[in-house]
Amino acid sequence: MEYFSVNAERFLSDLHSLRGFGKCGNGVQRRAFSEADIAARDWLAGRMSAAGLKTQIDPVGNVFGLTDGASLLLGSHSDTQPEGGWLDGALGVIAALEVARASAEQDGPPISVVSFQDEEGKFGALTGSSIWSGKLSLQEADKIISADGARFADERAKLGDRISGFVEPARFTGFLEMHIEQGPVLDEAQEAIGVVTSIVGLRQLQITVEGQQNHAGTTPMASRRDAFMAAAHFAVLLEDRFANVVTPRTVWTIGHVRVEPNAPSIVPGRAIFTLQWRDPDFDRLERIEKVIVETLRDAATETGCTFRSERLRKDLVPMPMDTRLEKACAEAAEKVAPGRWRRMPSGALHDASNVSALMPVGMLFVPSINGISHSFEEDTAEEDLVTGLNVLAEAAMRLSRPA
Ligand code: HGY
Ligand code: MN
Ligand code: MN
Repeated sequence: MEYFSVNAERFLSDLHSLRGFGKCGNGVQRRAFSEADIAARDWLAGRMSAAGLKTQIDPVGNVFGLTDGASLLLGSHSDTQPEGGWLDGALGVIAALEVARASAEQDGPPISVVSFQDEEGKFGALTGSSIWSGKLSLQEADKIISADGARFADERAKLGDRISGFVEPARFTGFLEMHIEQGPVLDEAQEAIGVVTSIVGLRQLQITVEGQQNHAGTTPMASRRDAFMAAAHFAVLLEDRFANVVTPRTVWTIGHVRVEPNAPSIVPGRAIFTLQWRDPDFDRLERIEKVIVETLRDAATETGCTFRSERLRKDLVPMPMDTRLEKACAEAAEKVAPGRWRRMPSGALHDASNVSALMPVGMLFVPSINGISHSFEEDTAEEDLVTGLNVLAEAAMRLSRPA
């Protein structure tokens, strides 16, 4: 039977249960491989098997709930940022579980579920789906050290004997991910659904500035080589240099900064920071990188400090969604929320970027209240969560029909 109906109460109850793993005020702290993350994955595996799905946890912690034979894959990620919202990733995983469960109960189309590991990049970017999609080898990943000094190999070893092999991607006919928008567009427009057209590309460098550690009282300003001030000088130079290469869709962030030795009476000898930039256009990502390299060179000349950069993350190229899946999402949105939806690009990264290397992918957004995400304040109206669930189910049904 093609048609089935989802159970909104059960969906919301599971969503709040998942929120309980690492709950911190209104948000969650469920970093990849943390106790809360692994406990949440065990709980998810339990809910997937209760739904009649065969569960499989792969060597890096991606949790799959599988039907027999070929199936459409729905899902997202259940790890979070260090200070995460309760819906980022979790919404897509629980919505996928409810759609798969309702379909199985009502003899609907075969639907499998996944929660990817470390989408939030403790070890880089979209780590679990990067490994599953073959973009990052397990050997390479095992050597990655996180900003807080953890080794990927040691972290994934915490999964113990839960794990089995990698799931074969060829068993899936496509991948649909529902996610919160994490931006202001739908909320401001009072719309219920975003049908994603493309996902931005991203690049990230870690930049180390070496100056001269010295006494904060006796070192004259003119003879200092202050690594933090040099880094700040670079950041200001960059703002000017970017003026004629970026557009309103380009974003760049210096989000992680370390100053050494980080003491009030010592002129910092070293500053280490991340510089991440995103844009929907590949050529512009390239042009931005050229400006960054030139600005690093000029900042070194002007400050007398050395600037060394290393690529922290595998480049993620801008990724268009599959037209057939996008069309199914658009038709589903029009049926469930007529006139209250739009096609839109994604400024946030998603596992769908990686999965698109393996199969056709599509994405749906629901609004984020005040556009806030990657914050404990992240939230979405319950009515919008349920509308998203119904659109995801409707899109899955449409995709189960022969193309
Ligand atoms: O950074 C991102 O865009 C994603 O939310 N991890
Ligand atoms: Mn996410
Ligand atoms: Mn996120």
